[in-house]
Amino acid sequence: SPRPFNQLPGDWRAGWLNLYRFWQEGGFHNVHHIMARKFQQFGPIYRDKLGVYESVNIISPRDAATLFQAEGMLPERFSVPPWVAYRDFRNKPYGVLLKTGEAWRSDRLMLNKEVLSPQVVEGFVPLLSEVGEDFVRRARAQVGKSGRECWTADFTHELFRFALECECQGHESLQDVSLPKHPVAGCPRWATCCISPSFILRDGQTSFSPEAIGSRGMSSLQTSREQLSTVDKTLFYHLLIINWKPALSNKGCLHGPMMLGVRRRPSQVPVAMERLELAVEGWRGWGRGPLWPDPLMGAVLAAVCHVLFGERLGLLQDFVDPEAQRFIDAVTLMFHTTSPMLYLPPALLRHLNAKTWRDHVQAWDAIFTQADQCIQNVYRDLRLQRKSTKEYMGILCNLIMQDKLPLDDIKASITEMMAGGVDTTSMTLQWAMFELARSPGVQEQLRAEVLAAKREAAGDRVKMLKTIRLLKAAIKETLRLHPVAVTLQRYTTQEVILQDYRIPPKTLVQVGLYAMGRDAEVFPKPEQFSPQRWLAAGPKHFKGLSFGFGPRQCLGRRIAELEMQLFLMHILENFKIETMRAVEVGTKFDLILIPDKPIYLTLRPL
Ligand code: HEM
Ligand code: 2DC
Repeated sequence: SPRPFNQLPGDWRAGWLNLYRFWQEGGFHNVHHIMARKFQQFGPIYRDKLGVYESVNIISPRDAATLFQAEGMLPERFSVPPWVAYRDFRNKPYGVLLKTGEAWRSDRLMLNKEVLSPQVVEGFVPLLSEVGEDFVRRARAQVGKSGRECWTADFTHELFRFALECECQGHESLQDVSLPKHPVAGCPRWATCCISPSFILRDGQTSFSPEAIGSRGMSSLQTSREQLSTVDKTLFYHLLIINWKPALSNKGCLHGPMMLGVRRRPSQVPVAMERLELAVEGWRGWGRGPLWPDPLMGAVLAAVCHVLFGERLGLLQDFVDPEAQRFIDAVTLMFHTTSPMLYLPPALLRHLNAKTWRDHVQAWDAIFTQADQCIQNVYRDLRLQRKSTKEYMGILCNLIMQDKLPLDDIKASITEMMAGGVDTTSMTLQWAMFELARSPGVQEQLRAEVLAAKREAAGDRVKMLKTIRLLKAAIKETLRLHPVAVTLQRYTTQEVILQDYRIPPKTLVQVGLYAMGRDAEVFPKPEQFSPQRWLAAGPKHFKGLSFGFGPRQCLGRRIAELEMQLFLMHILENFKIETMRAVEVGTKFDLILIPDKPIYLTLRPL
């Protein structure tokens, strides 16, 4: 007969001690590695406890099947404590993400009709495709400006894995400075530079060269990511490139002395220049500035907004609109500040006056304010009958007009979808392009498939989507190696038997998605990026779980899939995707799993 719950392997007795150890070994960014290690140590099932949260962890698709098949009508997952705490603190309604029980189910069923059902989803294709086309157009413009045959976020220095991207946004102020034309971009408007990782500007100092600073020793000046985020960003817009003699190294990277000047707006004169402490490991980290992956985040935000609101936000012009950029930054900050508080109870969090909590609140505030503005705009247009009822009007409009959900609930879920649609798809796209850049053979196969589909369907995207099997497999394969969610979780509602252990009702069971994707027993040669494995014969039962399973699976799944398929289709039709060097990029847990360093990609027109 099955073994009792108490005999499960694992260190689950000392929750707070575990949390302390976890924190000590930098666990907040390594949840996925720690889990993979525990599966090695304890086998395919183990019990764990962090803080007050106990869980049973499983890795095999068979166990996942058992878990999900017993999940019932109202499945519940681990509800992220800081997200709950924020809503309770600000008295905001929950959307489907955090609702439970019947309240969740009725909202979810209404939303499914407008967001997931096959009939509606087909209508998203032109909207999402348009964003992809714009992205291509924009990338081509960047290629033109570069004066080279491609668009890259390169400029990385061999020694420094992180580059500082310094953008000169103050176009007008550029005019009254004698600025040589940007040596690479050939355009003073798009001045992009890379400077050595650390330097300090002292008050009164107006220019410097990175070498001079280099001789003072780089590492001693490095500051932490947290410190950097407090630096007044506006100051950086006044860092001007005044001289740069780049030299192309044999690897195609740019090196060369660069002189930077600093101009201060009169109003900012008193700001102490000491505050300009930069270190590359962190300054704007990555994911900011006009380069990758921000255009990607801008594009996916534009895409999700297009289907939610039926409108384009002017996001994909020359650079990402500051409003949109603020939203994007807020979502990234929200995720980033969630992980350190993940295993603390909500009640405790609200009484915590820690910086992380304050930042978290600020991030959600920005998300809600921005989403509310988008919602209000649509609502106003609808009242003023400015919306034409002919074309597809967007998910929000349809939900409002159906009048079956209270407006507050609609707003809550729309806000979640807006926030849920930025980092998730942009990171996955980034990983997908990275994998394709590293496997040119696979990339060629995909391109051949896409081009053939295009010819056959005479450019009809809906038809094309029905034939691009390998591209769909490539996205699955990307999510196998690079899942967004480190685990899937469910609270059991009845006793289930996993690996011959009795798991009682109300237990939090987690499927280690990251660990499963890299387990050689589940996926032979797991390190190989091979979309073909999804098309080969053989059982795929409960192996492709990247969007979760069942009635509680990802609400944005179809939007995300379509968006990524269309985006990659457009990219493959137009560009060759390359990456400069064979850099190993690891994975970091920042609530969702993300690359641990910037990924430099080159788009080269075919
Ligand atoms: C839930 C993954 C994109 C909105 C989830 C879950 C996963 C997931 C694993 C939990 C499912 C479960 O517990 O079974 C992903 C991945 C994405 C993605 C891999 C893209 C690559 C999106 C997008 C949106 C979105 C674009 C919004 C349009 C949501 C919402 C939930 C959810 C609202 C909660 C649903 C509920 O509790 O009823 N997602 N997601 N996601 N996702 Fe996504
Ligand atoms: C994080 O231990 C690690 O799709 C925890 O679009 C368990 C856990 C619970 C819920 C997961 C979360 C993890 C990762 C991020 C997920 C979330 C459910 C939905 C959310 C997977 C694995 C995500 C990114 C949503 C987010 C929408 C939000 C911004 C409004």
